[in-house]
Amino acid sequence: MKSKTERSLLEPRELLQMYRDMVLIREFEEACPKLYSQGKMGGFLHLYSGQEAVGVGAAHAIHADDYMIAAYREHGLILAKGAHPNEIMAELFGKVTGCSRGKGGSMHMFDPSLRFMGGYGIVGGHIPLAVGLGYSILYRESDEVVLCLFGDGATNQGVFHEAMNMAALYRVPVVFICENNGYGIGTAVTRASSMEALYKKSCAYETPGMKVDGMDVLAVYEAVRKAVQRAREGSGPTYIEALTYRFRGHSISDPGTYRSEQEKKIWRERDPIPNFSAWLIDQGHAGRDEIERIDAEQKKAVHEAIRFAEESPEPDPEELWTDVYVERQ
Ligand SMILES: Cc1ncc(C[n+]2csc(CCOP(=O)(O)OP(=O)(O)O)c2C)c(N)n1
Ligand SMILES: [Mg+2]
Repeated sequence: MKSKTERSLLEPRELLQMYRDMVLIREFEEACPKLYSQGKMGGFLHLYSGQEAVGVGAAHAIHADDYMIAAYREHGLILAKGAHPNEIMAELFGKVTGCSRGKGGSMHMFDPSLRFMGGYGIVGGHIPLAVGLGYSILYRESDEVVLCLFGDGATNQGVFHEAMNMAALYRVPVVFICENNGYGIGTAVTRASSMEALYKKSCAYETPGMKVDGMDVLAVYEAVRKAVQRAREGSGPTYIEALTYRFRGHSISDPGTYRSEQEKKIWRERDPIPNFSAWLIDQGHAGRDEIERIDAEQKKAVHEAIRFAEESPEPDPEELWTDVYVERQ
């Protein structure tokens, strides 16, 4: 937790934008199960509800031309990076107006114009891609950075360790963010990882590792901001473990019975959204009416996204043959 003094360094406008972004993600994600059960979406669906403070805190700590790359629980992350909810909902509906033209779906959101580089279904598979992006930044002598987000389960994969080694060796400007939500599908961290303190896993690569409260948007923002600054200065990667919780099952087909009601209740009380709105009001950054106005606006934006997705056309069958291979330019 940051002290109140450090927290107040952010302008009220930015604080309210953080709140707005978290509410949009929650409204968006919570609209999905019903639409999925109505058959409007196909394939997998992994929701981000509960983890909003991580994505939003991190996204606010970078610039528009910095990169973000993620696993399959990424609707919230691409929204935090600035995607329009219409395009994200249309992608879930498999419509041509989606960010991946309806061919990616839930796990493969992509928008290079936003520097959101996916959306990957192989656990840990995108971590080396983040190192590649970081290497390209060094090669171009640019001062951009990469945020690479993955789950706790990914830190048990060999590829995580190979990537961390190369990242440290080449001092790439990458901030690795582990969203530790306590589980990889139904397996608790303690049953899958030899160490519970996942933030220590980078010590073998002499990369600074730290943990942060992933239910506190400002704590995440502050940790990522410092790591980004370090990366831009050429001091190399940082690894952050954000402790968080997913309020829903692993995917839409998971009732999540392996978690006790007591555990869920404890984390529900730590919900990043009402806790942040209470803090905003308490600090005089917003009135209750303003919070309610934002909540209503974001609900409306999600309704509009659903309407847009419903009314958008399916991709043409010919589209099956496009984007299969990329021609060398
Ligand atoms: C290489 C690989 N192994 C197994 C799977 C199956 N699988 C899909 S999600 C998942 C759990 C990953 O958990 P975590 O990294 O903690 O992410 P979370 O779902 O909690 O966000 C597994 C094992 C996969 N997709 N890829
Ligand atoms: Mg997990």
